[in-house]
Amino acid sequence: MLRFLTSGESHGKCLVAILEGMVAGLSIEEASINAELARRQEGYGRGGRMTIEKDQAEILSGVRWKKSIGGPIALMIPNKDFKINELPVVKKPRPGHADLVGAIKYGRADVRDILERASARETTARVAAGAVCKQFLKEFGIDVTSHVVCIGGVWAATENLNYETTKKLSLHSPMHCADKKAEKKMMARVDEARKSKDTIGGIFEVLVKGVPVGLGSFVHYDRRLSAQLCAALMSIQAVKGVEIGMGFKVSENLGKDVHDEIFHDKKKGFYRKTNHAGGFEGGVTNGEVIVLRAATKPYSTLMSPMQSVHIDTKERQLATVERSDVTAVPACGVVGEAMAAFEIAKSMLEKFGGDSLIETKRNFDHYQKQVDVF
Ligand code: EPS
Repeated sequence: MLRFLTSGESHGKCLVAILEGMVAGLSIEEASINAELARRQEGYGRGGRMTIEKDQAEILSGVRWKKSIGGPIALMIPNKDFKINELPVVKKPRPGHADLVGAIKYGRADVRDILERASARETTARVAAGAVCKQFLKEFGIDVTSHVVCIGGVWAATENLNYETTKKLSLHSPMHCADKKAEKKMMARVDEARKSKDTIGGIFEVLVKGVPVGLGSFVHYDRRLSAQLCAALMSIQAVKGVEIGMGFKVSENLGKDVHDEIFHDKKKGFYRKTNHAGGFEGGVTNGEVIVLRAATKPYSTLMSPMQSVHIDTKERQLATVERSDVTAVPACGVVGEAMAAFEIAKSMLEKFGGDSLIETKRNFDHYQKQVDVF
């Protein structure tokens, strides 16, 4: 089974990801991992930290002569801002952050012990592991992208754009947004939040193209790939809600306006003209583009801090102010890509098996032939 662990603190020595269960024979280069890490650092609204760091991964194990050898792949990203032992003690937990629950749960007298690990800096390691998964998916013609659809209530009009256009238009946008007009308004919204010493959240969409029919299963709750993907996105710091395809809107519409009619063509096989289901029926992939959406809350470090309580004296005091981001939704989208890539790679390996890329491809090709003649 494909799995990964991350380790590291926001201002610790480094972040580490260990990816276990990846096939042998996959091309893995630091440059392609670093390209993903650079994308995670982008986005209008980020704080000062992103000007300090230039995240670069070092492959520590599991790769020889630029190919995976089957063993665990360890990736290390050093923190330039390594100062964990010099930072001040934190006593006033931030509402919305893991600060207070973490201090109570782990019995820590210094909230810094909590916030250092709870920080979204950890997502650097997720993106590194996800970059390897993306590389694996590419071998099967599967591509993953993300874009921002909403910032603080400002919506992008991207419903009618196809996968390629969405990817192209959002790629070089400072907001990772495919709608130029909305992008300007989103940036203005970020500026307003910054000016009022506040923070702002939003919604990003993760799209996955080229996924075969039949990943995941309806036969048992924990085998539904749709549910696994939702859990993976929910695990990202600040994410409070996840939708697939039409999402919550399905509840407002009639069946005929929700379900995607089925067509068949000798060349294409079975296909749909709409994709309200977002690539899933019965928790199983149906071959259409997977559409996942996740909403983030406004980030919990406010420059104009909210009311809190000193954890020792129990006095009412304002929460601690740490350097942070006004928003990081574009970066969150890149993390969403990594998590989706990991879950889909895991599902591919579950279905097709194999210890080497050649073996997995052989199994995959056999299955594709079965699908083609159905
Ligand atoms: C982040 C690094 C952090 C924050 C942010 C994400 O850097 P620092 O804490 O040194 O400013 O910018 O983390 C949080 C929002 C958080 O709540 O901890 C990163 O690399 O993405």
